[in-house]
Amino acid sequence: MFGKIKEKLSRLAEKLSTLIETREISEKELADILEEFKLDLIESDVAYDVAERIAELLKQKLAGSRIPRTENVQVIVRKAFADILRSMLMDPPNISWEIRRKCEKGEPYILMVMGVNGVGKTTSIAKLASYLKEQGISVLLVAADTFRAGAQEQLVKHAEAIGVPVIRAKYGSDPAAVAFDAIQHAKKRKYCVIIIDTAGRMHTDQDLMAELKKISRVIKPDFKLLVIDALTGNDAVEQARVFNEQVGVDGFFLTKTDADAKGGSGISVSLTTGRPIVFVGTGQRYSDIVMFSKEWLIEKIVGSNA
Ligand SMILES: Nc1nc2c(ncn2[C@@H]2O[C@H](COP(=O)(O)OP(=O)(O)OP(=O)(O)O)[C@@H](O)[C@H]2O)c(=O)[nH]1
Ligand SMILES: [Mg+2]
Repeated sequence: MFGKIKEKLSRLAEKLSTLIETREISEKELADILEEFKLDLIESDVAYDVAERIAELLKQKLAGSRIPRTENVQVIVRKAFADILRSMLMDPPNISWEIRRKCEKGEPYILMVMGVNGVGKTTSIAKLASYLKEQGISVLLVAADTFRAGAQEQLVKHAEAIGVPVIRAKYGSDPAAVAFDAIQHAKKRKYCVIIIDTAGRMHTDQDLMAELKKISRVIKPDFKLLVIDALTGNDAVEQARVFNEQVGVDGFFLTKTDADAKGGSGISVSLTTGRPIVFVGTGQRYSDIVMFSKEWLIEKIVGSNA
């Protein structure tokens, strides 16, 4: 992931480097070069206004005299880009720590997972459950997707494979009631975290969005995790915006990054909503999960030491 942005950033530095060998870069030349870079970012699925903000900040940082001829332009450009990402992005909360803190009070931490059909909700829940279990945190899964045929069995299969308990429900039953009952069970049995799998739904489907709002109202989650497929491209921002407006989003699980060379949609959903990316899915195995941090992303795009 991010290979494309990385490559375009390198191209930008090359162009500036060639120009600067002979003379100082004019304001117009810099503006033109950055306009091209802005389009490169948009092609890499960075949302238009986010790309515009990045280009504007780069302009301020790279304006003519700010690039001394004696310096390595690649280093300067990378450092400028890294600093911009540092200032724009946010680090996620430490979920394991938050779970432990609530668990110490004798209450289960309620994590609701939502998103559009097929983005990777159920797989990501399995990864997350496996990750938390490895840290000695007791996990209970809830199959609150009572809608899609096979959804219950799919989560049960994952739960068995990683060795965590799962509560399943009857198809057609009310997911809010299923989740509510499961939480009562988790309280009695002193589980530390309860992860609720919800049915996939298009953000444009008013009825299903209303259903999700109801689930959220009934169970009052500690964390509402929106799963975003990195391959979605530009529509990812729209999904993030609508789910955030209607249900509220506390953070993102960005999936399928192993299959996406661009990476711009992840940056964009976070910057557009002001919510952090918390986890990143990097493959189909349970261990293919990364805890997101700003420095992890910066390292991926500009390499270390920036
Ligand atoms: N390559 C890759 N595939 C992934 C990743 N995460 C999920 N998938 C795949 O995406 C497909 C859909 O995953 P599910 O977990 O069933 O998606 P879902 O959102 O629960 O789907 P619905 O419940 O039908 O809405 C599966 O084939 C997963 O293996 C990832 O990080 N990388
Ligand atoms: Mg599912």
